[in-house]
Amino acid sequence: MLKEKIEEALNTQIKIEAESSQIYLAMASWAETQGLGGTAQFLYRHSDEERMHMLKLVQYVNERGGKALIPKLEQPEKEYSNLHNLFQTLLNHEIHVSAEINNLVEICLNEKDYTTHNFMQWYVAEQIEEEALARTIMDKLNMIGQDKGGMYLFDRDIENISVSSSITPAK
Ligand code: OFO
Repeated sequence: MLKEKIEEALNTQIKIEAESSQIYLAMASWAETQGLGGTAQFLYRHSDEERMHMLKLVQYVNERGGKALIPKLEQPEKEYSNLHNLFQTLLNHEIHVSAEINNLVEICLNEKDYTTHNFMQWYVAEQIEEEALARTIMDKLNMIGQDKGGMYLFDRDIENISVSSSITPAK
């Protein structure tokens, strides 16, 4: 049985993952309307991954005798001035998510819930990869600057990149 404090913290994390999925979905849709098809595919996939992060938590809470709460969400930002602005927002968001996950891990330790602590380790590892990927993307965009040819190649190449393929991009 989950302690109340843990259940509450996990439900907060469910909301954060749902928000992430929604934010990336809005980003994907914006990119699609800008003719950035590769970026849109990357973001649609990222949105699905975040939904999977949320589902994993929903099922964990319910399996441990708690009650997962499916949250109401705000409408995410729908306009971005450019790709730099979009990916900087994504990076900042992931840094925020990492802080929230660390906070949840700390609550698990304080409450001596080692099972949930163990479950959360997957999220800790995932955040390291997601932040690293977002930083690599920002480095590439900073290198490209406003170069149109570079932007074209960026959009083409990002289509096949996902968190799990960030070390070796998929063919
Ligand atoms: Fe990108 O965040 Fe989920 O965990």
